[in-house]
Amino acid sequence: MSIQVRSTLPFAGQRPGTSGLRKKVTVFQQPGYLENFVQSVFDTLGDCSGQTLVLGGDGRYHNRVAVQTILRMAAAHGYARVLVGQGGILSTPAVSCVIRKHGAMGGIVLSASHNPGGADGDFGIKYNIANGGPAPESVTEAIYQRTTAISSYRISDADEIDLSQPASYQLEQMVVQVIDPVADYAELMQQLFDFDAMRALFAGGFRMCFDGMHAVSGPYALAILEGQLGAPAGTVINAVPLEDFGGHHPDPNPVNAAQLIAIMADDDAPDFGAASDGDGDRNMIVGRRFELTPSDSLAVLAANATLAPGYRQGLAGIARSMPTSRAADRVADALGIPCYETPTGWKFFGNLLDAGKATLCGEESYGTGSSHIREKDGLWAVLFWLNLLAATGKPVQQLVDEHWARFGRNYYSRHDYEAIDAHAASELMASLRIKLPSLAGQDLGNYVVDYADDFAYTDPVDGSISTGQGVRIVMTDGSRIVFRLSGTGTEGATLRVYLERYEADPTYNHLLTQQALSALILIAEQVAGISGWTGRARPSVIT
Ligand code: VG1
Ligand code: CO
Repeated sequence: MSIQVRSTLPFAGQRPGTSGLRKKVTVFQQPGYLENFVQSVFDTLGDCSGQTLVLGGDGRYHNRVAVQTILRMAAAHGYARVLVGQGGILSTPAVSCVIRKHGAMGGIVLSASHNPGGADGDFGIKYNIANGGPAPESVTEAIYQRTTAISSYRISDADEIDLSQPASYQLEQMVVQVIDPVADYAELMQQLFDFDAMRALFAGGFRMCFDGMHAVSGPYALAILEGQLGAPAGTVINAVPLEDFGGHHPDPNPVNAAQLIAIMADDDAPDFGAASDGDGDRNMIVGRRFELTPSDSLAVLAANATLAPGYRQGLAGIARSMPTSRAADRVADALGIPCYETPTGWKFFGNLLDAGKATLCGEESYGTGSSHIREKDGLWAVLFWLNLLAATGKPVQQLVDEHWARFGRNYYSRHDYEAIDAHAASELMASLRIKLPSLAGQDLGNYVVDYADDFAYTDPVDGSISTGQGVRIVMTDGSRIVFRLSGTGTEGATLRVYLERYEADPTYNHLLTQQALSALILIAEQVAGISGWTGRARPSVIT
């Protein structure tokens, strides 16, 4: 075994997006591409001697190769120890949990999350810091700067490590510990939720369907739901992680989790349905013939949080990403706690959680989480819901109906225009930005614009400023349209249009969401000229 220094040349475009660096697998397969990025991470961190690194991924195509490369590079960088998930597998929330529990300096997550996998699919890499959360922008920007100037990387020429069983190995001066990917995470869940009550629920005949979408959360859900809570065998479907996610898109929304939606629409549907994404940090909650928006899920969890043992003391605050509906704001008002509005991406919640300002966080993109770790957490949200169902004895829809009756309803939808021409997308955004100053006070349909701006965020903890985080047009009644470009896609650009309308009247006759939002959908088209710029008459995905 020896450590080699290999010369390399920078690759363009290694700037991390909303959640790490995501590219096609074929891009990552170029010799030196992954190595350059990893060395840039290590160079940014500096001396790591005596430190522990956590390493794992969602099991997608290229995961195993990348894990071996990173192990050999970590050894060359002088880490004392790497904790790596068995088979190279760790869900994103599990990485966060393991970093925190074992006092690691940080972790590397290999995932492109909800993006498709396989040889023609996407791959990704992300660095998480010592609090267990995604590196903040200051760090990701420093990593990017380093990728533009890199000239060599260091790597051991040691053989592959056998990751098939929990065991310890020596790699150069470094210890590689292969860990059970589920154990630490499952133990944390037991501290937060009433496992006895949930066991009793299943023992009483309660039926559930959890769709692992052939992604990383399958083994976690099997171990906890079927193993520890006694849910019947078969509760978890698509439970085995596959390198290509079975050819499906591991994005838990009603469009991509069509199998689960069909099961939950059946006459004999289970009581409760849920799904998680590629790397296990997203969740979709489904009742019998009832789809719940993530924004409403966050609000209901917040309003009922004290029913779960880990949250019995109440919440310090709630945080949501800017495009997420304001349903949670109403709960925060009622509870007399602050509600923070951050840019899109979990990295912006880290400081609020560390400072004890927020306990629950959520994003409209099927992401919910809390101060228990520093990532959003799919199975955690599902267990939280199960705990509420067990504690109240009420079905999902009843809990949500009661919530709307008390707080009013925020109709909400996101329209995605995927893989559009990148130039046209930035022109669309630029022309919108030019219009912003003149929009305030204007009549648009039946609405009057209260204000229109490009969202900028000043972190209340460290004062860092993030600009250009999404164009929002806010009406005088609180209804909103938000436009932003995705930072996780790998083909062209993806335009996201977020639509929200508030209805306070509890006796209001509930409309279908798209119908309720139809006037705002029309205004979005008129103001932004979406079809003109994109050449698309309709969105590719509506959630
Ligand atoms: C999307 C979501 C965002 C989420 C991010 C990472 O980002 O909108 O809310 O934090 O994915 O989620 P964007 O930039 O494409 O809108 V995950 O589960 O893909 O790591
Ligand atoms: Co994810």
